[in-house]
Amino acid sequence: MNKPLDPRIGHSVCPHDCPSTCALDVELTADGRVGRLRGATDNAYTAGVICAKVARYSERIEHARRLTVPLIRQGAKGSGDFVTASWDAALDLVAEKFLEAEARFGAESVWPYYYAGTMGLVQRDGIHRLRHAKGYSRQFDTICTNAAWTGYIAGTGKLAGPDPREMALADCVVIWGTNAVATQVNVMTHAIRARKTRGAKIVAIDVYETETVRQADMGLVLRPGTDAALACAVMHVAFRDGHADRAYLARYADCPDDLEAHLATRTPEWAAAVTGLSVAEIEAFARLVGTTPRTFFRLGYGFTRQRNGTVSMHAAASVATVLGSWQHEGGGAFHNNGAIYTLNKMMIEGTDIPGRMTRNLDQSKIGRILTGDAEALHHGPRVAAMLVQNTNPVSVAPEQSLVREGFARDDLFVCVHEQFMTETAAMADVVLPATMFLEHDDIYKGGGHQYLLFGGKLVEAPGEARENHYVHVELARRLGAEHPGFAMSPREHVDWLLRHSGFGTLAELEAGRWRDCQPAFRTAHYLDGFAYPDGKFRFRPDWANVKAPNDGPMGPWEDMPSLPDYWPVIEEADTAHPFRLVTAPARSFLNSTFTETAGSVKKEGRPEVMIHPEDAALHGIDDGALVEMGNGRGRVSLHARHFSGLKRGVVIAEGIWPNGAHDDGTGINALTGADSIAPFGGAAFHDNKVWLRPV
Ligand SMILES: Nc1nc2c(c(=O)[nH]1)N[C@H]1C(S)=C(S)[C@@H](COP(=O)(O)OP(=O)(O)OC[C@H]3O[C@@H](n4cnc5c(=O)[nH]c(N)nc54)[C@H](O)[C@@H]3O)O[C@H]1N2
Ligand SMILES: Nc1nc2c(c(=O)[nH]1)N[C@H]1C(S)=C(S)[C@@H](COP(=O)(O)OP(=O)(O)OC[C@H]3O[C@@H](n4cnc5c(=O)[nH]c(N)nc54)[C@H](O)[C@@H]3O)O[C@H]1N2
Ligand code: SF4
Ligand SMILES: [Mo]
Repeated sequence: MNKPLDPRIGHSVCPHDCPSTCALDVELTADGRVGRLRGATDNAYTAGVICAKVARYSERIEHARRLTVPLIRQGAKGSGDFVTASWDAALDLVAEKFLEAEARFGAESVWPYYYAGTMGLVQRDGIHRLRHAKGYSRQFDTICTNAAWTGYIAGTGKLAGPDPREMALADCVVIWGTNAVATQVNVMTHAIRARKTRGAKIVAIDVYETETVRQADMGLVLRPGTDAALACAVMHVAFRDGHADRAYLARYADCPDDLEAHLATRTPEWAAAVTGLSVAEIEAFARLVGTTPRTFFRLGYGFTRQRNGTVSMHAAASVATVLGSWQHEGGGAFHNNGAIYTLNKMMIEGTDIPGRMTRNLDQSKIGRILTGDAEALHHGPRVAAMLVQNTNPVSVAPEQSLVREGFARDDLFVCVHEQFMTETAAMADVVLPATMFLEHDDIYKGGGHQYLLFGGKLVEAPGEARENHYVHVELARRLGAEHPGFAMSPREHVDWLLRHSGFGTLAELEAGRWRDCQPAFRTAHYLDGFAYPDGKFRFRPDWANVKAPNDGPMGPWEDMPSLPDYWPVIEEADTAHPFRLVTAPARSFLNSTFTETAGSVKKEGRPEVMIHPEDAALHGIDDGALVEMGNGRGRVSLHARHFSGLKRGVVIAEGIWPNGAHDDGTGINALTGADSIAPFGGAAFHDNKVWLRPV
């Protein structure tokens, strides 16, 4: 039992889109307000640590610019000219417009658009119940996880791995393509524990010297999109030097001999030319992991946001198989634990509703969709009406110029339910004020750990802010959408979900705060076989069928290499675009969230692009100078910062700043593309060729 000893401490869970899903202790003041937030010390993964931006959450929850009343647009689209309205009037208008769109163009012309601004299962995913009950268009979620998950599953057959807490029991932790210090600080807690108690080595692999690279014992800074070459060379050395576990491979892998033959030419010299690393760096890394049985590969998302990202993820996971790392406590390759929670989400999502398999519109292609691209629309009706929750596409989606053009359409009706007047909300016809996580009930599951957690309502919402579930229920009533889930409260939903998933009841979860869902050691380490019928890890995946997309594989999937390899489909630099741009996360923002809080903005400063001093000299770009950066998709203006912790020809822009924070009002996603990463979609946010010039 974890009942609070101090009645002024409430229990909750961080709802943000972060693999750490921290268990929180929340200071509550006598007048019902929120004080400091801390990581729960008795949660084995959170272990008392949370990031700085959430620790000072009172700044966000009590923000003077929070939305507190419904608004209806009065002036032109995007003019910011709104009038306040009652909830009833605002919802009546939304329902009227949705019914009108349905009558004129069919139900699929309505597109509920959502994402993971909150990761709570009831508040985030309840929008699907409304969608399915009305036969609206579906959303194919591609913006974040597809490339990474598909690459991992291609090898293991399942999205699950060794207990993440075992990082603390490793002798080597390889933090690959994730800036953990910034994006999931708890990885560092466990890695540093291993260093302190076992003398473990920490390796970080990135495309610039991040804070994570700085804290590592070995930092490998390579060219963007070349990770598979590094992985291949490490496997080449493993076979060459006798570090490949041949007995393990014979039992647990599909075609180790084919792989070994294929890797014969993937030498460290070959990989050095591709990655920009030195042969010595590659050899040293290969020796370290090859001679350290307890090597924990912590594979992140960053290196998969490349057009060859799925192939790179699969190649990186393959290293753990060649070395047999999976067999050891503190060893193996971990990416995400999504598959350990077998949850029955029927009541939340309405997956029992017949006829729900409507067209599945690609989330990342929202710009193309709203501007009438026939292929992106699946040759169906145009999108005429939208409900947007938990996401800010005008800032975060690729091909921003198209996104903005789409949202500016006069014949598109948009309702945005938000906590702040985001750049998406500013383009809406109706804006509804939303609660924050401490003001509503929900259940959360950790991607980077193994807990299910309950976060209950602790404080009252300001003004008339209401939770997502309320909007689903009230719109359903007005639209004639029927499902038993609309008659239930969020707490009843959580209880139903738990009972029908074999995880007890809400009362039990609430009393214990969380439930540890970690599978047995043998299962998590795939000691009884990988999750394919023959129990073997796939070096040679059946790419077209790794996941079963109902629309079939996408991107240039037919050209994917059959065995782990460097696949040169990235946006290479050329004479007109001499740089490769990576749009990495900012430590004090979380996607577009926290760009509204003064503390975070102060820490981040201003939109900047980091460039190697020698490249800068060559292009006449002074440190701190205002520059223009562009490609065939658009251009942005921001300030240059000289930085030598990256390869020549690579530039880094941290953070999704509001478009309005840039001098010309255009944000970084004007430069990113929405074409699909093969074979299951995804946006290659870190794979852009650009030019740069002083202004
Ligand atoms: N502070 C903060 N935390 C966040 C977020 C945030 O924006 N800010 N976003 C949240 C979300 S939605 C997610 S999905 C997670 C994502 O968290 P991560 O798994 O960390 O993934 P990314 O943020 O995409 O990028 C991580 C790192 O990958 C590097 N990278 C880019 N291309 C390559 C490459 O080709 N090879 C290698 N080796 N590295 C490369 C980038 O430079 C960056 O440092 O973080 C979450 N947490
Ligand atoms: N250039 C570039 N672009 C990127 C990325 C990148 O690395 N580089 N990363 C991409 C990735 S990985 C992701 S996941 C996307 C994420 O992009 P978004 O989906 O926009 O992510 P967030 O900023 O986390 O959340 C969006 C909004 O949800 C709102 N919100 C939070 N909780 C609630 C709630 O309970 N109810 C309602 N109604 N609203 C709520 C917040 O106020 C916030 O404005 O961005 C992508 N865009
Ligand atoms: S580390 Fe991630 S989950 Fe933990 S408090 Fe920060 S944003 Fe939330
Ligand atoms: Mo994400």
